[in-house]
Amino acid sequence: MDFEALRKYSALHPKPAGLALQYGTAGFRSKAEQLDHIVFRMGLLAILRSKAVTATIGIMVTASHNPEEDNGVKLVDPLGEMLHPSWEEYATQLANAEEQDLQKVITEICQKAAVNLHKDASVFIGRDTRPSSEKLSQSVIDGIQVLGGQYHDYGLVTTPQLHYMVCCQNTQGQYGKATLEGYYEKLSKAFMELIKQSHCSGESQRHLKIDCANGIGALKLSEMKPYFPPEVVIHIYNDGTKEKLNHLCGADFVKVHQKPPGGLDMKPNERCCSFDGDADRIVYYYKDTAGHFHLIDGDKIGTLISIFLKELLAKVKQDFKLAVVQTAYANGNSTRYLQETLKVPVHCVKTGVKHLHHKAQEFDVGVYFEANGHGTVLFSKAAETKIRQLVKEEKDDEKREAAKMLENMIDLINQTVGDAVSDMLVIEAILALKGLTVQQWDALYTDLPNRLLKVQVADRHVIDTTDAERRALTPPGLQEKIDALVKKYKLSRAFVRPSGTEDVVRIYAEADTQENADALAHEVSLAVF
Ligand code: NG1
Ligand code: ZN
Repeated sequence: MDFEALRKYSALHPKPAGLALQYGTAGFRSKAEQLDHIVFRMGLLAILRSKAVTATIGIMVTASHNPEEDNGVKLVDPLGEMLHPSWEEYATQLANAEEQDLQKVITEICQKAAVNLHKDASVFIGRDTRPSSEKLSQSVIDGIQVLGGQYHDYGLVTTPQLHYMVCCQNTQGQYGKATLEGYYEKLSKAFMELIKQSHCSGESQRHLKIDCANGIGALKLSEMKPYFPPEVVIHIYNDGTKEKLNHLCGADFVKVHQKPPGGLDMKPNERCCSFDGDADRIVYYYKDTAGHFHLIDGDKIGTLISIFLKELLAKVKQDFKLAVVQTAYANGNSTRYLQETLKVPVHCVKTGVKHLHHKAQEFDVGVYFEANGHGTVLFSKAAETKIRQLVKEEKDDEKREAAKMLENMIDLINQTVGDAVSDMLVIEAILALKGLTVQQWDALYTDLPNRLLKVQVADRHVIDTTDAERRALTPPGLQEKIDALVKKYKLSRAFVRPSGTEDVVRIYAEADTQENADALAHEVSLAVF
């Protein structure tokens, strides 16, 4: 290691005195001006991680749905997964080390994680459209160059595109080509094959209005437009040319406020959707003829996909285990519908994609969605191999056709991480294949009225939780207060947890009416202080 270069370069990316940040559920997030030393050091860490696992590592500069002034950075592991939890701790140590201790901390990480500094390293970089992202990604490159290693800067890409590139690279092309064209070609081919099997194809055009949160999604969808078949017409709104990123629009805004985004004119019964700032989340919605807004969130997306997959799995007659993974934020009626009507096992895990992803890997087909619209489907290697074999060899027409649809689903879904573009195509294909309107999809079950609030407290980490974050262990007495409040309402449920991405405590409540859900959330928020 060239200590002199490390000293010289880290002095160019100084850590503000007293600043301590933590690698949370979505990496580091903060005001952009506080992040220069963090991204430089994450460039260093990406090299160490790459040497430790002898594979290409991804590094994405984004703060997803946070305001434009914020930014963030997260590392992507070899198969496109989130950074391994054991390394989150190293990330935090490296980020918070004082300048003079940097070398010592790096040496410690190398010892603990058995990093051989003589090995080669390779890193893929991506960034979102925030004004601060370009400069921050240059600082990432400085970090990479100090420790020495190859890198490829993809520039402006969605978060899931970077995850896809990393996975393609480390699987020697088995997952696809590690280029944007490769991504567009893979998705559009699978999509077209799928809708070919739809009875409605060719009959009419399908229109979809997309709110891109003034973010990267707009750019990438425009690039992908030439790859879309003529039956699908997408209309892009909030493309970033007029307004600020995530301002009064995007998937997070629509989900949290349960209202349409600004900048998108919505006619009754038109199918619309919103991406978030880095295009890894999607929610759908429409307005009925009476002018009422209907949100179709991640729970209902996961449910639609599960219905479709369950039918296909029944047709291929393999003993594949299908399961759905949710978090505590899943609407109670979605869980009931999945378990009682669809008869699919449901598992609840802690918030954060890594937890959902990890659990979903236990099944042949694991569907996971956060209520906020982040999710995907994972197919086990064995299930995938069997499905591809059935497509080639099965004599029974119905079985082979079902296997073919499953094969196209495997290719269309981005199995590395939730992906708004890929999820959107999956949903559009399913709606076309099943001949469902957005209203029919929405009518699968009725969401329980709910409210999500956030409050700022002196130290959010005084709240410790258990049971997939559904119960508070500390501070003492808090859970008892919540229990007493919940008892006052019908069909009610409430919980609190510290956010992993913002300096706030989140409160969730659901109940029989919106008034009651609002009142319960408010009362619980008072109990938190
Ligand atoms: P936090 O801030 O830990 O609640 C939020 C979302 C998560 C996840 C991460 C990463 C909610 C309630 N929480 O986490 O589901 O998506 O951001 O983006 O939506
Ligand atoms: Zn996001």
